[in-house]
Amino acid sequence: MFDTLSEKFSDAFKNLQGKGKITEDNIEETLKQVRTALLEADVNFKVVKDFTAKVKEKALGEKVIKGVNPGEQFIKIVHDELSGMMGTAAEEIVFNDDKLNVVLIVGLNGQGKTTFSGKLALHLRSKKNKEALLVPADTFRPAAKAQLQTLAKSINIECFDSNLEQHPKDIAREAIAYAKSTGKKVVIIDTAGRLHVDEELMGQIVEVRKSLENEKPEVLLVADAMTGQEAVNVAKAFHEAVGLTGVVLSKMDSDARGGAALSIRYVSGVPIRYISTGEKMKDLELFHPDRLAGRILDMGDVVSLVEKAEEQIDQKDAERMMKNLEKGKFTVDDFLKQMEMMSSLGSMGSLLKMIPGMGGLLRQVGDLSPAEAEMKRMKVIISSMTQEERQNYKLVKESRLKRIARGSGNTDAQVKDFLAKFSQMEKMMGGMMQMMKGGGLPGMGMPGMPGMGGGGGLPGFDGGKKKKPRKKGGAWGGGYFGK
Ligand SMILES: Nc1nc2c(ncn2[C@@H]2O[C@H](COP(=O)(O)OP(=O)(O)O)[C@@H](O)[C@H]2O)c(=O)[nH]1
Ligand SMILES: [Mg+2]
Repeated sequence: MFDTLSEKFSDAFKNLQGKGKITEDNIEETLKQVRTALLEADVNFKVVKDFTAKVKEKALGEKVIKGVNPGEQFIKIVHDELSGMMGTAAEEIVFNDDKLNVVLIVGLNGQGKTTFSGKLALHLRSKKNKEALLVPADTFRPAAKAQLQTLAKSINIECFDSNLEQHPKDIAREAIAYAKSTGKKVVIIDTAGRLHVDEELMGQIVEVRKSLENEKPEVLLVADAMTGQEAVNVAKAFHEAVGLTGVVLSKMDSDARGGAALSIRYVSGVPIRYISTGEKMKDLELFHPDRLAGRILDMGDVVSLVEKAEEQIDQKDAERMMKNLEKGKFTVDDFLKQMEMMSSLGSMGSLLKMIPGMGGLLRQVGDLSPAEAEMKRMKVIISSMTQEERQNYKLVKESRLKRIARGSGNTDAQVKDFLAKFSQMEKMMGGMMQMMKGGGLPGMGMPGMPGMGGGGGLPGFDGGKKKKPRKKGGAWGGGYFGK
């Protein structure tokens, strides 16, 4: 997400380093670079124009605050403007508890409508305690019904057995009656798409929308973020035809530029409600403009990271591990758990970007896949170890080592290497426990330890603020995982 833009912005801001004061002259170059960066990110040109004008005006009007350097002040202004351009606070659908809520999902083909329908149903159940009925109403492509049924089954949500011979508006009517009779709170209608905005598609959607007048439906457009300005045009067209209540940007995981996210609200006036960040059913996030602005500017998004950690990490596992650590014990099993916790949060890259300032570091390091591959190798090695060995890795000598190597498809040297690294880690953990006894519960720069000790600590980091971050120890940088 937003990788290119982050990089360009970070270059642009370098111009302001060491400047005592913001003047028209010294921000000229920076503004020019900001403008180019936004245009290259495929942000709508009018949005770019308005944006840079506002930033300039604010920057020149700003009083110099003591103790804050002009560069930081400028970044803050850009942050606030970026955030404002994308919308206000997170705007999720508001549901009415007293009636059946109807959500109509519209958009072109292949944008992620069906996938999002499933994600929304799951989100509503797990976060809002509301049971939804999924309704296949794509009468253009019969296979779409089977796709939604399969999705629904995988998350154990009921899927309406639509009769695809009918007009979608009739399908919708029957599904609504059925949902009411079975006490559902929400109906999610997944409609057909086309390759481009065409008359037949629009005609159909308009009819469905009209037939739902009494239900006051939520009308969500799902648009592929990777299509950039095309997504913005599609949003405008749909909004004019059916009156959208919100936009869902899909495939944000694959969109490095961010043009759609940055312009769609400003150009169409329709708020972005959710972002879809992967193919799995849980890959759905609320749209938080301020947090995304933070991510773009490498200010990180620690709030999202902590939320993620709280959601995904089994508190009991974390506490058990904490107890072990307090006793000065760190086993191979604990380490495996940590790695698993960490992968449940996402890829290393996606996590790092949420930590302030790490985005830039990430760009220097470049590819993290060797580190991820190394983690995979470690997991395989551990899975070939017996329980006894995992509790006490020192048992692993010649014959056991050979057995583990064979069992995990590694060489003896690779297993030895793992044990050596683990031994190093064990020592580090011991040292850290000493430090922690001295004060608070820092995140300690270890992967896979987010939220330990009650979910309070920042994932693997905030300890670094007080105690300079370990140069080599931080598993990210090149300590035990990196090469
Ligand atoms: N990477 C990624 N792929 C997605 C996302 N949402 C949907 N997809 C994929 O995009 C393709 C089209 O999705 P689908 O829901 O069938 O689109 P529809 O035609 O609009 O209903 C499928 O292969 C999905 O797995 C997303 O957020 N990220
Ligand atoms: Mg579909």
